[in-house]
Amino acid sequence: ANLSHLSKAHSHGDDMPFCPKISPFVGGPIHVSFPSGLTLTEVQRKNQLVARGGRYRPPDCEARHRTAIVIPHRNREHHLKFLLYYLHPFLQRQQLNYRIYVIHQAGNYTFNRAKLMNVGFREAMREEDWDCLFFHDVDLIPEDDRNTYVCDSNPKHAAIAMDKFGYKLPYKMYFGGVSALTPLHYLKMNGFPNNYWGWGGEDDDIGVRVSLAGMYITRPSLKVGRYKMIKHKLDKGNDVNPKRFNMLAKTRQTWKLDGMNTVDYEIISRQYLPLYTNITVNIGTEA
Ligand code: UDH
Repeated sequence: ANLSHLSKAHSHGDDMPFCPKISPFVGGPIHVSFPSGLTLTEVQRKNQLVARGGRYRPPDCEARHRTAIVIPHRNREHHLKFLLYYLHPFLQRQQLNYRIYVIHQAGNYTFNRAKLMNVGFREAMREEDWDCLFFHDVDLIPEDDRNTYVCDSNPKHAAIAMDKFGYKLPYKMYFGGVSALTPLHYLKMNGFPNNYWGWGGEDDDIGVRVSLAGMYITRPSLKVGRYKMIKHKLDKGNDVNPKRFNMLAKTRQTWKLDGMNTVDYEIISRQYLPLYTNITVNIGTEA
């Protein structure tokens, strides 16, 4: 029997050369602004090469990296539109094989960013053998092409220079906004915590998990790891979590007991939209 279609399913065109180590399309700084008239239809029109589900492969060469972008989301369609507008062309200039996953928390219960990331990890890995996952806030736009969306030998904190913090790291252990881990890194630290409901603390917990699991945080340079944040107020349903400091003090005792090994949820729908895969999930409520 002719089984050639099986390998084709994995790598389109076995005859294609690998993409160059450094993409010829990568420039430097990107000018980021938020045009008020932009519509999602317009973003779609500009991204004709993106396949259903927000999937892309370089047309002329075999990508060296397979990256899944995981975006925790609720009620931020306006931000998502701008992120897609900038992120698709950015990832394409880097010649990546990638897909964008939006993990949408169902219902009105308190938001839980870290648990949504655990859902995103499991659901993305179920679909494809990604070699890197970017955990990406919806309101952060990268401002330099050289901030490559590939993983390092250790967990990488990519959003190190945000405009809202004066383009500096706010504190040494900061691990929020955008981070990149391989599946191995992610499982080694038992993923992210599931029990941080509301705003704050979970990103620091994740940073502590990295070191408790015997890894360390890598970072791009301040010049390259620049991001613009779309301005907003604290969301409804995401009040500041008053327990975050107490919980953080116990990460050493809790990280092996809570994380990827305990995450439970119910998928409500999976939609392969033109620019992203939307996974709507019921993640339950606080115990
Ligand atoms: N998110 C949502 N919906 C929500 C809450 C959070 O999609 O209702 C996601 C989104 O991807 C966001 C991320 O979770 O980027 C982090 O949440 P956040 O943007 O609220 O957190 P951040 O620390 O901003 O970036 C806090 C803004 C508070 C402004 C207070 C003014 N001083």
